[in-house]
Amino acid sequence: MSTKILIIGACGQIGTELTHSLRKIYGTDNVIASDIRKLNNDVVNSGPFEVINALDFNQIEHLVEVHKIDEIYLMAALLSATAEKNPAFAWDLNMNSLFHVLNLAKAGKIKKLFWPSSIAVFGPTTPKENTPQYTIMEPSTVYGISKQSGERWCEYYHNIFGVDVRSIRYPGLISYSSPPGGGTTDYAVDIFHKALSDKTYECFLSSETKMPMMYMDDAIAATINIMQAPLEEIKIHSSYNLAAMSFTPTEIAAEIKKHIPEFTITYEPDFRQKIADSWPASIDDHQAREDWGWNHKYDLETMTKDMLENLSKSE
Ligand code: VAH
Repeated sequence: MSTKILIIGACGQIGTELTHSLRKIYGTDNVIASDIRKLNNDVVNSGPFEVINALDFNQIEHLVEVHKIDEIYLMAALLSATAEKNPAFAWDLNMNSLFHVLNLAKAGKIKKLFWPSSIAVFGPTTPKENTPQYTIMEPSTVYGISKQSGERWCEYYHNIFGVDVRSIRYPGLISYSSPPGGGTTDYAVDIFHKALSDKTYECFLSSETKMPMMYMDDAIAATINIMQAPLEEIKIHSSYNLAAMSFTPTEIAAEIKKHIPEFTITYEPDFRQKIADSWPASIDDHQAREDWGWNHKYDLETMTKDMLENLSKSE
């Protein structure tokens, strides 16, 4: 029997690419995409799609029963910058959607669950360079607090109820297939669009703000890798540190200039600077590499080349 998968939040930055990648592996009809609205035509029109509210337990439970779902990837959340503007809804969406799917797993209605965490679980008191898997975690954003709490609940449901939940602390993610969203790291997406359209970019962070980043192809590979790994390889059921590269706005601008010599960047830090300053500059992810064979492929140079090539086709 083929594995049946439900992706909640399939129209988001990760969800769009995750949907296509999972459909290539498991078959289009075995991967049900869902979101609060039909927000991405490509996802909606490329296979089974359902409109559901991630906060409605009965809607999720009904889909699981109708489609005989084995695994859920819960990708719906409010990201850091957006969450700061709407803390109550961010907490509600990020936490209660997780409880719904954890409880479905606890009841034996699904076999396996993926839930995305983030380097946002770390805060200003966390060691900034090569941030370890286990360290001080005092997140100072609503998003980070929700992700830290979510990690604790994932580990609790695994330890107490035997739920097979797996999670990754994503760094900033960069892709060409969805527009920049409400993330603080999304300057690193917008800069490519503006470099091609305007040949200049006004960055909302200061020039030397170094943050951990990853190309979406690597993030999708890691997500599928951790879900396909034998359970005995998954030693951490809160969430795994994951890393690929770290760079500053100055460094990504210089890499873009190698392809677009006339490109210029200016800096106008806004409220997102404080968020970025609270996060690590680089991450130690050796546990993921040891436990389930994680290994990144893209660095700043190869990501920049791939981003500009793909965006140039669509801009
Ligand atoms: C954000 N892209 O900026 C997300 C990410 C590490 C940051 O979780 O909110």
